[in-house]
Amino acid sequence: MDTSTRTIAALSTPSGRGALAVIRLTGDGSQSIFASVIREVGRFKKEIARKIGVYTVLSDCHYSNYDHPENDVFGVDNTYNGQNPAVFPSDDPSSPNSVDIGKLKIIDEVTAIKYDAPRSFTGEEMVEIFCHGGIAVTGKILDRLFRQGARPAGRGEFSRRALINGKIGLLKAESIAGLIESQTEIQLQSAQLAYQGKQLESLERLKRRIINILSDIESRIEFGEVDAVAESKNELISTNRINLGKITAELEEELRRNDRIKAFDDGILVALAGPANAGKSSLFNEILGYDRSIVHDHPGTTRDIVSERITFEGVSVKLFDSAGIRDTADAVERQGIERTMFAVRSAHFILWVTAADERLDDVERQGIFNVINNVDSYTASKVASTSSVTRLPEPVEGNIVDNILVIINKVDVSPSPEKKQFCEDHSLKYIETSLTEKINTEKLFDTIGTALHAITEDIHIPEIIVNERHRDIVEWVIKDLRDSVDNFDREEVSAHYLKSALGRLEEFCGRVAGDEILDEIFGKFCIGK
Ligand SMILES: Nc1nc2c(ncn2[C@@H]2O[C@H](COP(=O)(O)OP(=O)(O)OP(=O)(O)O)[C@@H](O)[C@H]2O)c(=O)[nH]1
Ligand SMILES: [Mg+2]
Repeated sequence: MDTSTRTIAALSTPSGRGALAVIRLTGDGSQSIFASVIREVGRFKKEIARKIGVYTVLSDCHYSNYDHPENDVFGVDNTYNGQNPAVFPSDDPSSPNSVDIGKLKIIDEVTAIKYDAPRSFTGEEMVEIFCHGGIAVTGKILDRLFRQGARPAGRGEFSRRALINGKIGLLKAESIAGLIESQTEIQLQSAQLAYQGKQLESLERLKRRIINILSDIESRIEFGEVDAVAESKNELISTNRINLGKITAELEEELRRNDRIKAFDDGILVALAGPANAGKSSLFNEILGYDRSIVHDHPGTTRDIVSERITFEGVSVKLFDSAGIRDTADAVERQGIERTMFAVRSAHFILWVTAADERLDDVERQGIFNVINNVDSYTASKVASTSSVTRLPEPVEGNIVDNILVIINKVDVSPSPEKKQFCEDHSLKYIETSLTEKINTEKLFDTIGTALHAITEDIHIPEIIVNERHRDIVEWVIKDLRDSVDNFDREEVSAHYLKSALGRLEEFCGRVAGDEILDEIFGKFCIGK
């Protein structure tokens, strides 16, 4: 990547239609380049930094200082590789730089803020332009800036310059990328922890703990073995072993937490399941607020899995409607039921819809038991190579099963003491509703919302691992710590592995990041960031 301070420009908001868009210019000469495309040159020149002003971007180059570098009002050399960009024209009509700007076409009326180095996001001279959104307008303005000497910014180049100029640390830069890319509140929470500096604090604490152990080992190397202190030496070795073991266990827990939250990348997966004709599709449509699935009194209407991503009371959810579970000779419907079972196994939460006017048969009974067990075995499998923390719960008496909500629907037609009793006997949360008569529907929505919030709160966000880069480094650190413990009787070797772990943690924070590493990290950012 070109690491010069040449002015770069890019659209910092998403490309496409929008009320507003932001274009950023950074680098030496960005103010003079912006001035060369607007009408109100004099005003912009006099405007104080960080104050917003309204300007008119014109369609043509209305001056250039190629022939008059002495007119550079900033008094700096704005030449880049022998090429000279535009600088402020003179306000004086007799100046060689003055033009009849009344004849030029207007591209857009914009507001803009200028920043003087080093008081800007990148630490460089900058201009932020707020123009009207839309591909044509932003494209034209950018084109004007490029023709006046700016070059298109590469991925993450603004953040990279901020990093190089000491405005932000690598973890902060990554957390900004994380904030922008977050699609669910779990991802957002994770990025926020890093953004607020919690990640860095945890890493610093971790480093201090390793340094303590290292300095202990190193002092033993230096002073050699003295018989008189052999006993206390053994004690120290065992304390160090215990402490390194604790650190390793904590880092392994971080990996598990990272595994778990990855299972929520699409949001909380909620499946509507239950017998045919119970009202699953009716509820699906009710939640979405429009008729997405076909609702019909013919049992077996839904065959394919229908899914939609929604935000339910602020929680990101992927909601599935599915085929009703029942014994059927219809081959197509049977395929649908297989798909339902798959969706149920993958889901984090099941809305089991059942009709009050139908008996509770064995197929349904078994279906509910399968849900309780399958869901947890799925969750467990996500907690890779798990420890004792994993549980494969049975519906224990008195212990409310919280991965399923039974919705006893159609209570307008008949009550259902049998199904109520079944839920109570198996500690299942249930609610009686009529979707057509709107009985208890509000309470149903509240109950679903509470359950989703409870799932979100139950998820432990990793403090250190936010992205794959971090995960990779943590795996290597764990390996180093293990190797260090395995070599406790050879102090130099043991110390070597601890130093290696510390080096990796420095790399984690970006303190020893070379160009190649930065290229890789910022290459994942988007343009304009
Ligand atoms: N009386 C009454 N009818 C309802 C209620 N909820 C849904 N229905 C009706 O029950 C029938 C089946 O509803 P659906 O939503 O298609 O049921 P489903 O569970 O998706 O059915 P399948 O896709 O066949 O498994 C439709 O005629 C609905 O209008 C209710 O609360 N009371
Ligand atoms: Mg249906």
